[in-house]
Amino acid sequence: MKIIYSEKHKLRDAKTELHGGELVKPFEGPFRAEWILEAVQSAGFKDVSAPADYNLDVAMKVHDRGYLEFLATAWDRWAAEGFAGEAIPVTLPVRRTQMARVPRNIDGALGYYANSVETSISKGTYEAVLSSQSSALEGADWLNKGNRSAFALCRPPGHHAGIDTYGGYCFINNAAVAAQRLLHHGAKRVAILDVDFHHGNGTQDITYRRDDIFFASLHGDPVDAFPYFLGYADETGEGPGEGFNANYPMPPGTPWSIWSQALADALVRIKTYGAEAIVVSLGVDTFEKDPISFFKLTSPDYISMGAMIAGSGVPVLTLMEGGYGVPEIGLNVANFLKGIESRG
Ligand code: Q9C
Ligand code: ZN
Repeated sequence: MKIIYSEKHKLRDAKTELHGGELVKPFEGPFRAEWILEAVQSAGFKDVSAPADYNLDVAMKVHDRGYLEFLATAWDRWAAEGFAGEAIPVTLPVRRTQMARVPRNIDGALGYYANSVETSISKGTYEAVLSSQSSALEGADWLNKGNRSAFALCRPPGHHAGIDTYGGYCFINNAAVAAQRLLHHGAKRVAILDVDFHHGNGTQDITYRRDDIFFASLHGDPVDAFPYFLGYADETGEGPGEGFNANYPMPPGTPWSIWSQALADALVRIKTYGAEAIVVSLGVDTFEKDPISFFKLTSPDYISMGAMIAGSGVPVLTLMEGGYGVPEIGLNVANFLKGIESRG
């Protein structure tokens, strides 16, 4: 399997995350991609290459232009204010507030575009974000050439980035960008299958009113888990997108035996839809030892997961999303890829 990895992910190295009322070392750091790359190579996946530098043409089709301009300039604008810390907003547009006007002040703009405020914007973040979307696009183009699988080791992740919002460690929605690229090169229908522990609220935001992307997400029930405000089972799509959104919220302690039934159902839906490619948002934060999540998957379960998805017979582009804290994140990703190859 082709593995796509950019060293430039290291430029996303924020010093702070707002967690439990403290500014802590972020859960999402460069060590994650390093552990994953190491484990994937040790497992025998040796075809590793860096992506070409892609521009924002595809991202422009799934994100708001003003939002992308904000991402490109946010750190420099913040630094110009002379603040000591990294960029975190303090004022958010909520119920009955003005949504149409973007504040000129950077502090206001951060609040306008944030969907969650744990995620600091730091020097170098934007360059890493561009490299992450380049990896996703390179993977999509690998499938566009007729190949049946690829793994883009994207970092930072993307599935919490909405049309015009960042948060949950995500800035550009790599899965949506990849799906858009697959559609542009001839696919009529693409599925995004989000198996990260957290609901893919950003991906759902982008795909909710569309009939050319089916979105399925398996995740911690939003009554209990981040991102809290989206991910319920009754969110089924809107307008032309009605019927093309499937959420599988699950409770604390969910093991593979239950989780895998939701996956089986999602795969039936994706096959029935007629997807010509599946973009997998792979988070391994469903692991039993993940520090911020509450499912109980074990390392061998990721082999089964990959095999079930590959068993659909549809080409699979896997993109890295979450998975934190423990070295097993590498093994779990490698196991998933082994599962994909077992049937692919
Ligand atoms: N401070 C992804 O897995 N907050 N994002 C959790 C810990 C945000 C997860 C609470 C979690 C974001 C891509
Ligand atoms: Zn996650």
